[in-house]
Amino acid sequence: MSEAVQAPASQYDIARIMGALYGDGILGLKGAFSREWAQQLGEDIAVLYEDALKRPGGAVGRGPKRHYVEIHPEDIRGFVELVGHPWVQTVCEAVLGLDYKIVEIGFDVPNPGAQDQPWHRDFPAPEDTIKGRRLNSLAFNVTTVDVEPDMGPFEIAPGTQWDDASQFEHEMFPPKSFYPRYQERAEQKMPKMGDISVRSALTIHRGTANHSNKSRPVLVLGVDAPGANNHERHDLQVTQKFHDALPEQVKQHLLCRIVAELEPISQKHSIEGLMMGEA
Ligand SMILES: O=C(O)CCC(=O)C(=O)O
Repeated sequence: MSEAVQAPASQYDIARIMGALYGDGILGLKGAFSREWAQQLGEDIAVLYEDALKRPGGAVGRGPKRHYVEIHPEDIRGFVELVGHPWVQTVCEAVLGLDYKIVEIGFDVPNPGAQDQPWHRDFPAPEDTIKGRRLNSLAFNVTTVDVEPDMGPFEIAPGTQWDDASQFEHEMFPPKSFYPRYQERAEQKMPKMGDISVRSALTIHRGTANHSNKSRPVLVLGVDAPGANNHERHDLQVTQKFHDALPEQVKQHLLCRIVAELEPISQKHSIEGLMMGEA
């Protein structure tokens, strides 16, 4: 099979996608979904968050008043629309190749009172990136609320996915003396309901302090190129019934277990350096 990306060039510009992810390390698409779709996602996440908080180990702390929860694809009503969105497919094919695999779905909730996180990567850069100079994974983010400046926006330092991490703690946390480099470049993202973005999880970023009285739940979809092995940090599961009903195109891109009954996810992707005490 040809490795060429088949996406119609007229719809999304492959060179722009590649340029953005290899350049800034982040790219957004405004209005990818309707506001109603984003609102429904927010409703599903609210239920899942409440459940996860009750279950030991259901939500991992990512700093004070901040959690990450890994979920099952069938827990959200819009899963097929999300992963079947032509922009999502085009970005994945362009950057990760035709055999890309969805390995993670979850959400972050920075609540009122959440503080500035340390600047970080979500995991250490792999050999493929350090030596091979290529990106082998992507993280999509979908906000469920209109983000305002006081809600602790996500902040990113464009271009830093290529930074040498030999002086970082755990290859993820740069020393404070490096912060001026990130602060100089920092961009705060203020997406609206229906917008989607994609970034390399290696582009140095942080959640900022939420001074408002609203939480800012955001969905995370993790996608790998073959061999990236991020699935080892996650546990994507679907039931046979859900799997049977998926479009072929979605089935072929899911790296998951097919289970008789969904099992509670034991969270493997805690980021020690982000705990900063109680969540
Ligand atoms: O606040 C966000 O949107 C992202 C938070 C984050 O980077 C993390 O918890 O790893």
